[in-house]
Amino acid sequence: MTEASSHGGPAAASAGNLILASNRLPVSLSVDEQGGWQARKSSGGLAAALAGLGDERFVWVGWPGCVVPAEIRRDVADWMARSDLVPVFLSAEEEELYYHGISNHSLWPLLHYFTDKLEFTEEAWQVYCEVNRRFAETILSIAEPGSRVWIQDFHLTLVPGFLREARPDLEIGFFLHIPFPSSEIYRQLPAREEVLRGLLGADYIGFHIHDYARHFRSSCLRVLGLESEHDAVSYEGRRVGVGVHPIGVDVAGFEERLAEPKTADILQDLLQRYGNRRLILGVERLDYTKGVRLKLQAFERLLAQNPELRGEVVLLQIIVPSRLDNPEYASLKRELEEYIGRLNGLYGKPGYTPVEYLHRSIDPHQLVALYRLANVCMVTPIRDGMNLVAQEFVLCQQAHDSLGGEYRGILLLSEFAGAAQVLPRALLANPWNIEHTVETLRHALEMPAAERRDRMDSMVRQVRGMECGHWARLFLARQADAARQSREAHRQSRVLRGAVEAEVLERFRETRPRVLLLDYDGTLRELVRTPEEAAPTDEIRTLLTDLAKQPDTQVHIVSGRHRADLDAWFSDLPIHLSAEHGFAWKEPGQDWSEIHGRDLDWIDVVATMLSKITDEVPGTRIERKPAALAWHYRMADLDYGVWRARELHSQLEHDLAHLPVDILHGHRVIEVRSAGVSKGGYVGRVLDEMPKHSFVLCCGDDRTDRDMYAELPVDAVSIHVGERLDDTAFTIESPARMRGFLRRLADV
Ligand code: GDG
Repeated sequence: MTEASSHGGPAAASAGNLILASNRLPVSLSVDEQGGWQARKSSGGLAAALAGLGDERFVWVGWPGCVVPAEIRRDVADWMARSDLVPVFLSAEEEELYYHGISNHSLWPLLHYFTDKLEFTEEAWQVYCEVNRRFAETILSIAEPGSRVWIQDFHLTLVPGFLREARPDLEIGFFLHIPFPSSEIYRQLPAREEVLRGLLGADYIGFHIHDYARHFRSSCLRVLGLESEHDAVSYEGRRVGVGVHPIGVDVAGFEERLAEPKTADILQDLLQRYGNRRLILGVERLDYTKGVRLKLQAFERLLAQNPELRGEVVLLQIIVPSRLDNPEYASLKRELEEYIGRLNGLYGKPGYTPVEYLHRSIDPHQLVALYRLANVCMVTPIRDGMNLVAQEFVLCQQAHDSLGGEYRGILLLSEFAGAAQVLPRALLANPWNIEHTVETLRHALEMPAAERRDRMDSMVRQVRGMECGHWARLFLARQADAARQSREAHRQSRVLRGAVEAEVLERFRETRPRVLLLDYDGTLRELVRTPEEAAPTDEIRTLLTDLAKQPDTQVHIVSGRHRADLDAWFSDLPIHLSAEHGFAWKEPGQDWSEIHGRDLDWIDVVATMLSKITDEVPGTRIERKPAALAWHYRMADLDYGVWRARELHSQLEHDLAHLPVDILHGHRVIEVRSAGVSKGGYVGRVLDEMPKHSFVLCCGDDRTDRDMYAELPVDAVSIHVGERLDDTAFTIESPARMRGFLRRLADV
């Protein structure tokens, strides 16, 4: 057993302590057949970034990387605890389905735009959920009140949601290291909703570049119908921060290694080996996202078109072994090797191998020496979240050493790596455009020293400024800000929970008579795509019946719907109904009454205007009511619907100014109704009949419900679903939570 180095002090159990979770721990465990085990430190970019947190102590939760037999788990966990590591053990089946199945074969390809490689099974998804739940439970077992938790990457997308559910007091951040694709791609994921909801459990979600953040927000809109601002998504009454944090590299670590004598020795050997030949360097893990085949095609064409470069230019391609137990990766490796073999056969000659290929990991000193020596570092992935090789190369070019302290090389970078957005002075290429890549490669090889210096100076400044410790510190600071803002908004929104809810229940128990004024859609029942789909469930009907059975209690549904809907759904229940925004109403078991003497001549004019826009905007429809017309655009393309609805609203305001109508813009609906008819009028009449200091509860979710709130006495309890309005006492996150509260009311 070897020692794993500690990355902080002993596990801190104080408030505000930091817990980090990633799929892999920064140690790799191997277990032999006799049950003996060994741990090897594996220091990736993340470990280096976290080292940059300085004195900040943290506990790291993750998978040790192999199946650990039950008999030695205790020993392993005890040993790891000494280094503040907390293992999450996985069985062979879990490793297969959670890690290979969903992480590597669903999320990895889809988020990198490789939709044809997406594999998804329900069985694997269930295991992904279970393993994410186990990560969350492990975190919960060590979390203190107010602990900060930082979850890393696509393996753990559900963990924030599980944590939020169990412990709303935790400060939770999530960082995605790989791309987040356009919503058109993302929505192919069978578990698209669950993954978004899982992520939205966080207070703060970070991405490498703005494009990924933008795609995430548009997926929240397209998949979950959630509105957002550029830096936050509103979800269940919370504000989830969204930020852009391009990760950097361990600047000090690379610079130190570069200055070590061992590196200088390797550099001398390499200089002897390559002499005056120019070196194009490629370093990537074996993966289809990395674009190595396209790179080889470009290099082949360079040699084909420029015979003078044969013998002069070498492509040194390092491919770090990865996921080889998977046939797809094994076949990619074979394909690349065959390509290289053919290319070398075509252009090689004694003493010259055009493509030198290493399929192995290389020593860190060797790597920095190669970065220093290379004339071109060719980083041309098809998609890459960031790509650290590009940054490492830039950094290692700037040494003052036996090579004269001059830059020798330049970076050729794919537009499709996140790095392209932080290193715009690199030579950028679209790897699919082979001809242009070849031209860019020539430009790289022939670049005048002054241009190289100018570009590299600028890139070095950029890479130094993005140092990874700074990245980690800044992310955690923003996470703390987002959590603080979210808590503050939550406090101000006065969410109905715990002691406050108990107080309301107590008042209900003690006060008579009682009147409950309940909006329906979006308040008692979740909003759905078409109004017909929103029929009440048995749960809702039983709930309303049980509420109405309470002594001295009136239950009113106060809805904008057509009376026919309310009749069909509720006329057999012992409750009062108000339809069409207060235009019609009925008591239990009675007939409908309605407001008389209204001028309704405008209806035909408005119907013509609405049918024109309904023809123009697919998916929209008109709902006709006796004294109102509603134009619903919930089923239309969301952006287009919002745009056309705004236009329609101002057109109606203008064209109907002289008519006796009110125009209301509700939740994806524009409604034109007879002036002065509102839910408020109905509520006012009901309350006039009630004695002073009755218990009045009023619940809504929409702007049209504000007419009700305006009529309430000061001691009424008003609850709004969603974000707080100034005119209600409380908010609640969702119709489901509203039903939960009303059920407790029915059971007092
Ligand atoms: C994910 C995202 C994002 C590679 N071979 C050797 C070696 N390496 C080191 C490199 C570099 C790292 O591995 C590779 O980092 P990348 O960024 O290229 O890619 P992923 O591992 O796929 O990482 C990626 C990253 O997360 C960070 O957020 O940039 O887009 O896919 O540091 O130097 N190091 C040594 N020998 C090798 O053979 N010593």
